[in-house]
Amino acid sequence: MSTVAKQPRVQTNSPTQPTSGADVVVQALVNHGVDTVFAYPGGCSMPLHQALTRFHDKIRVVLPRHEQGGGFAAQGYARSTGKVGVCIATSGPGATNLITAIADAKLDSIPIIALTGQVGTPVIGSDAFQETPIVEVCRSVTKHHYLLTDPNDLARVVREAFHVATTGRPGPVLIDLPKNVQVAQVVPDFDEPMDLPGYSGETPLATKDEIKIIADMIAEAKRPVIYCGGGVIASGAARELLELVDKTGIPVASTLMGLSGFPGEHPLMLDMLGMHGSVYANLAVSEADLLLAFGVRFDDRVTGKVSEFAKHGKIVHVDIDASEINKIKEADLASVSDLKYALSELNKVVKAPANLDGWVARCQDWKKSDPLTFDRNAQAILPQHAIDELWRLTKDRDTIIATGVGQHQMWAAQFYRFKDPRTWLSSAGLGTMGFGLPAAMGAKVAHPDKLVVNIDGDGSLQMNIQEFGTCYCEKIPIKVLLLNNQHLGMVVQWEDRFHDANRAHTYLGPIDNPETFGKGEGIGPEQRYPDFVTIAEGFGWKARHVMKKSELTEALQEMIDSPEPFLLDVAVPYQEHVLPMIPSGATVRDLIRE
Ligand SMILES: Cc1ncc(C[n+]2csc(CCOP(=O)(O)OP(=O)(O)O)c2C)c(N)n1
Ligand SMILES: [Mg+2]
Repeated sequence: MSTVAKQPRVQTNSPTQPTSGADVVVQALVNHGVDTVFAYPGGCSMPLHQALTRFHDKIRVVLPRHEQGGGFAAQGYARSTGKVGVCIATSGPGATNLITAIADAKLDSIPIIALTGQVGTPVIGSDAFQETPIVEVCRSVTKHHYLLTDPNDLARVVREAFHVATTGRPGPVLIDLPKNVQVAQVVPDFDEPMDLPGYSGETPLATKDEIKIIADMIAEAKRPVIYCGGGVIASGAARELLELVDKTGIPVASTLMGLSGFPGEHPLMLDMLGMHGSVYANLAVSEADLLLAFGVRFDDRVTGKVSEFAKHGKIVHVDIDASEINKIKEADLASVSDLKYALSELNKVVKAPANLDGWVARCQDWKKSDPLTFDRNAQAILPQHAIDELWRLTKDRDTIIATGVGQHQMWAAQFYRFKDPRTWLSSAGLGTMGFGLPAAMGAKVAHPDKLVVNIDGDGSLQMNIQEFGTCYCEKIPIKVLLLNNQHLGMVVQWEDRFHDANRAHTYLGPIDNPETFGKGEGIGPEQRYPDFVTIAEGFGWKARHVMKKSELTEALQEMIDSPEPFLLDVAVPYQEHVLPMIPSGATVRDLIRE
């Protein structure tokens, strides 16, 4: 049993002739089924790039325009496939440009492997040109890391890296490769056993006793709720979760990471919980007498005030990572297990609680009386409306959605209803602006036949906008639905709510515009900045701007139908707030509805 889609088995094709260290690395990638790498070259990674040209029929090399873009593209590839995403950068600035994408993968448990060039071993530690001690820098944001000094270790280390990245709780692994190691001549042994003392990589499995106790707790529950997260996606447990819900009739609340793990249109779906979750998900969790926490980590954006979170209920916590158990919230029953296994075993014995009708009806009433909603009659194009329209137009086709970070991300989570796992790509734990465009790019490379749309904000898009060039030149026709409010909207919302609307560097236009200080009359067409359509066109994209609500649907359709990369720049008001909202560290009783 594996927690992510299995990598193909290592083939044994160890040559007897010496070959360069770089060739060994690339052959090892091929052996592990890698078909794409996102790689930006430089002096200390040139041998790797030279080797990649010798394997061009087996591995596609996508050249991002910034290493951070390459890192997030590797994540988009990994998140949308379950396979390892691979990114490569040179030493020094190339390597440091990867850090954010690595840290992001760590927090969201995404299996990526980052290969970095390093200065030659004789000069390591001498402040050589383009030297950074990247393993030291990344120590706490990787699952594992190597500074490889002996070329004879290359084949084994790459094998270990795949093992560590994909087993247990997935995560990022860094391999730092000094240039002299890349050019050294070695006879590789691709079958050399791994050497990972202290790491078994074995998949922990729930015990029979634990499964029985969980089944008993479910049978006795009167107000149970499932709180599910990224573990459902990582372990491939979506089908088992659906079966459990169909068998027991228990309502489901999802984290941001868990979206797409349970059908958005299922009658028992209570949608997202937490800070910008639905009223009904938060009320249900708050009133629950049993919280079934599956593949989650009780993040503060979910719990708010921890002592008040789900305080009327018993807690069952199933997670593959033992260190998450009792970390934030003590569990009445904890099981360290692969979630897919635990749920499939549970499904064999579980019985529906005696009578849930009243509880489910209560949840449905909350849903009816306090739905996720917006002003459908607004004159302007509301961002929620644009997402709702995109969902309506794409729900019957294979679609993958990526996002930036901010209000648009929360609205995408609230209003796009996902049906299949791995179709929702969003930076949850780290909340990294700039994630969306490159992540969509990586997903599209892995799924050329699917529609891949990045729902982005104007701030976030500018953080990795250079990847327009990659998409055009590498023929990766993704779509960008830009919800352009001319502001760092999410921060504006906090200014409005908690700082008397005092604007503090959250307007993205010229500083002599009164909007800079929140004193404007709104932003007219002539004041909009920058001109995203011209920028996109400059990169070779198709692009269109819409301001009128009456033109939105037709423009969205044009974007969807376009065979080319396409930017739809939609003017949306910045006055809109993401609601509901539970302020940081507060409880459902403090929930803001309007
Ligand atoms: C790299 C990074 N820097 C800063 C932040 C803090 N931050 C969170 S949301 C946000 C505003 C995002 O603006 P935009 O992308 O336009 O999205 P909007 O909220 O307007 O929809 C900021 C600055 C962040 N999350 N990531
Ligand atoms: Mg914005």
